[in-house]
Amino acid sequence: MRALVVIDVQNDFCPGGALAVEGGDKIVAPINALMAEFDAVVLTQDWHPAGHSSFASQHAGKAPFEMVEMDYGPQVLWPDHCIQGSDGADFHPGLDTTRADLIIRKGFRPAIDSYSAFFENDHATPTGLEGYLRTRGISELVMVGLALDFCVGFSAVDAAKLGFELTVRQDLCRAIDLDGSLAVAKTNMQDAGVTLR
Ligand code: VGL
Ligand code: ZN
Repeated sequence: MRALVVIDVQNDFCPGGALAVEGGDKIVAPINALMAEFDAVVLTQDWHPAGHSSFASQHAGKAPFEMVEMDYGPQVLWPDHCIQGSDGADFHPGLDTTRADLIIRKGFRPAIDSYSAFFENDHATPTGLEGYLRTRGISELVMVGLALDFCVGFSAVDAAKLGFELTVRQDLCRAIDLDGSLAVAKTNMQDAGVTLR
C-alpha cells in the first residue's frame, strides 16, 4: 500500500502568508492531480497555539530566523505563523482536501516545535502518524509539500529511519533555504536512504 503525504500546504507558507515560501502555491494543482494514484492520502497541518515558543515574538531581543537553544536542542525562531483557527493555518484554498483520509496536526504543544510529521523536535515525542500508516498496511510513501528543507525534510528522514520506503518529489516541494538549509536537508535525506526524485 502506498500513501501520498502532503506536508503543510497552508496559506501561511504560500505567497502572501506569514512565512511565505516562494512558489508555494505553484505545487497545489499538480499535487491534486497526483492524489488519484495512491491508496491513501494524508495531509499535515502546522498548528500552533498563539504565543508558541518557536515564534521570535516570544523571545526578547530576538528576530525571526535567528537561533535559540531550547531544552531539546537548537531551534530557528520564526515569524508568528499557522496559529490554530486562523486563515493562515487553513490549507491553500485550491488544495483538494476532500480526498484526504487523514489530517495530522503538529506543533500544538506550546513548549516544543514539530517539523516532522512523525516526531516533535525532541526527536522522541510521536505524533501518531507511524501507527496510523502501519495499521493500514502502508509501507511506501511519496512526500510533497512545504517546506522541502524543514517540514518535508525532517518528515522524510524520520519516515526512512522508521523503515518506510520513501520518495520525495522535489518538483512538488518548495524550500525556504535559510543559510544553506536546503543543501543540509538534501544530504540528510540521502544519508537516510530517501529517494530524491
Ligand atoms: C515549517 C517552519 C516552521 C514547515 C513549519 O512547514 O516547513 N517551517 N514551521
Ligand atoms: Zn511552524
